[in-house]
Amino acid sequence: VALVAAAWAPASASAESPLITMQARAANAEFLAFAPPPPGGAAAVCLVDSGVDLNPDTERNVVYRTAIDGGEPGDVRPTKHGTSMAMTMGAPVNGWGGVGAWPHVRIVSVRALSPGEEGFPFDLYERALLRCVKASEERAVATVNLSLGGTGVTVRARERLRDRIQVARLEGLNVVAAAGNSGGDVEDPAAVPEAFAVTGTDQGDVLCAFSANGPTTDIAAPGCGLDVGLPDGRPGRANGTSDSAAFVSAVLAALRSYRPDLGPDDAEALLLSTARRIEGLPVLDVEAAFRAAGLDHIVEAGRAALPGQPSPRNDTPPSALLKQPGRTPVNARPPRPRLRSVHLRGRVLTIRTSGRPRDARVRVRITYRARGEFGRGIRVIERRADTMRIRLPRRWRRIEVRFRSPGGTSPARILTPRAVSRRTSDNRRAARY
Ligand SMILES: [Ca+2]
Repeated sequence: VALVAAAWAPASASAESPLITMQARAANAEFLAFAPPPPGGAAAVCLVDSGVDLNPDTERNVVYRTAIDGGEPGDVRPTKHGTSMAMTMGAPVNGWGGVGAWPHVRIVSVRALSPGEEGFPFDLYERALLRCVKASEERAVATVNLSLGGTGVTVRARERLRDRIQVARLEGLNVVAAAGNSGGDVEDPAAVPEAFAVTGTDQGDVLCAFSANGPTTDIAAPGCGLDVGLPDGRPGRANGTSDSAAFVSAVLAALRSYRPDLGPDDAEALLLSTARRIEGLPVLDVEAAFRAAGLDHIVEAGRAALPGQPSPRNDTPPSALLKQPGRTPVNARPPRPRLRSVHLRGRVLTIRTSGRPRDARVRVRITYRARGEFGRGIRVIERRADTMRIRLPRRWRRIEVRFRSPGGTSPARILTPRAVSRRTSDNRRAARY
């Protein structure tokens, strides 16, 4: 207790790693640790790891902890790997430990490692992925972070893993995986094409000596010489693609919290299209991604709050914090669809929408009960049409209707079986009169 109380005392110069970390500088992300909270709340990263211990740099971020083996949710690994990942993602500026990529990030911790084990058996982290999808039903989860890797996964197991990652993506989750620290080829699960594979670079954008890299690498992020807080609160340095992946997970959660209309594909595409290309390798540039997403005001507000910066109120007119008039975000969010009519006949559903922007498609996503381990299936249909006729699966539970344009996805209209039957009978009545 005394230690924690002391840690919460006002910061002394040596109590915390540099407030502007090496990784923030290298990823052009200095503003992010000081950005204002997102208006609609911060999304979570589902951290599949060795568990997370609560300490001054994690306790405010962790919203839920669970363990696949049903035991204690704390960090069972002596090196405190999961706790360290949580700190790399979200450690707040509090005079203790380190400063994370984005201190607003929420963390759902799924412990997939059992006490005394060194490795993550494949079936355990496969189940953990499912746990993350389940957690996303109750909480805003943007990203799954898999800072783990290995080789020798069987072909069959790999196919199953691909399936699981695809389902997570269809559920709206990015799945970020560390490329590996062997210096060789990208390991599994990062080698699965559907995972967002992150390798590590230093502050000069040069690949860290240990970083695995290959054709399945998606992006590079800071991975060696990182300024972090050690699990006991002392400032330290970290090396490893685990931290690179955790950093990218926090950035994706941030981007999707300030722009909740972005799906996993949109968010990854933004990171890739704005990355610096160093000898063919895309290197993360967070500020460029935020600006391309129309989030200049978040960048400016974060910069204005950087330590040692003059307060914007004193010498910058407040209007500087707002978006420039006449400038529209690259990814303008399409309006929410209007449902003109909904009609169910047998199992054929007819939906008529209005207000569709010219370049937008109507995206209908149907969730239904299904046999098998997951207990549910998902169907997505996308068409450039105002009227859609769809044959529904037998035990459907929920339908989401959105507009999707090249820039982004609108908020959804939700239809439950009850809403459909009500609207269908309303339409019938309307037709009669
Ligand atoms: Ca801290």
